[in-house]
Amino acid sequence: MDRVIIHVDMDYFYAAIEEREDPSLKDKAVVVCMYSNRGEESGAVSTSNYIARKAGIRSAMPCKQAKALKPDAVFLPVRREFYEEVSARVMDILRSHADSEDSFEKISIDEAFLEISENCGGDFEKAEKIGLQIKHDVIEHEKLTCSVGIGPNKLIAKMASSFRKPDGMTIVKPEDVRNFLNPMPVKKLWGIGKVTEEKLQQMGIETLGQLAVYDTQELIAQFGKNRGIWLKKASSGIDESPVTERSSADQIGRMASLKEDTRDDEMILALLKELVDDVMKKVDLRRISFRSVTVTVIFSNFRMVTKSRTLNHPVSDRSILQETAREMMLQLLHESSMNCRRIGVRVGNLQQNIGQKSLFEYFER
Ligand code: DCP
Ligand code: MG
Ligand code: MG
Repeated sequence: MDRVIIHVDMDYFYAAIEEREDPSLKDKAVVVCMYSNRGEESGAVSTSNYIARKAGIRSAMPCKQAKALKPDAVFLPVRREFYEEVSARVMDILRSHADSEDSFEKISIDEAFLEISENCGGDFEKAEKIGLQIKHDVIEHEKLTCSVGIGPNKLIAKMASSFRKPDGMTIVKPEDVRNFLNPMPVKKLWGIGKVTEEKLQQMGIETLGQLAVYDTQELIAQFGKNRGIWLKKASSGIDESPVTERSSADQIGRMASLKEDTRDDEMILALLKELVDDVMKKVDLRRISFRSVTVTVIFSNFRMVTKSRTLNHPVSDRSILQETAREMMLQLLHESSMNCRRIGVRVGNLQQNIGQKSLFEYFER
């Protein structure tokens, strides 16, 4: 089965959130600035909306310069914590479309990779539907747009998402990879910076197509073994790196689709129990305790609901997880009569056990 990876990047993220919060900004140029402690006049642009970009404003530009380019733009200070909250909710939506919680990788405040190979069965037509559904869910729940890239690996998915922006979606099937990459200037390759770009230009290599057919030994001579081989592979669209949850240090979860959309509580609870078992295996393996439990339901109309509970103390107890998850799942199910499509359970607030037992168990016995 072909691997299918989606990369999602939110459009002009900080500025889009500010627009959403204050609709009067909608038709104005909006610039979000990271002010330094030397006052309003010093500081750099974090991001700006597309109206401001038309005037030439770019991320990392001094705010002063941005003001000179567009004096009537609205300048706002960064509200990082607030954007983090929005980001966390967006990530929950994205995560709900991945094959499992392990097939999700957040790479920055506004972007993530999801592996959907199983969900779409390696079929790019189905992948397209999932991509559209993701865009729909993000708009519906957060009133924000995003750009989606779909490809046979992370590298292609990442480059596809920036191909059409804002509010775009680009699908690159395995057989289209070469045509997609070949005409691009080398700087478009994810992972190439200014220095490599200039060096390649000096070697007469302008496009990824030229790089892909360049002599490997020569690339190794110029860039060293690892980098040389990487340049060759990446420009040919080859990338085997897996999608792996980086923040899994503080969360363990499983998610799965029901065999068919259903409202049969027995079937749903049976799947929940399997997921709980999987989570507990990992909890035992890592010898950790958890203090929070979250369950997720995605209904057949793709509406997603979650419920979380914080326990009084950290535990690594299977029956506590099972009971807590079961109770919350029944509560969620009773809130809607819609059929269920997917469910998930995860534990968080993790801490290392002392020896085999959690601190709590240690003192209890
Ligand atoms: N950011 C920042 N400083 C930078 C680049 C980005 O503070 N030099 C912040 C603000 C952005 C957010 O990170 O909103 C996401 O970065 P992106 O590169 O994805 O840029 P945007 O989402 O703003 O715009 P785009 O629509 O091009 O993705
Ligand atoms: Mg973005
Ligand atoms: Mg980004």
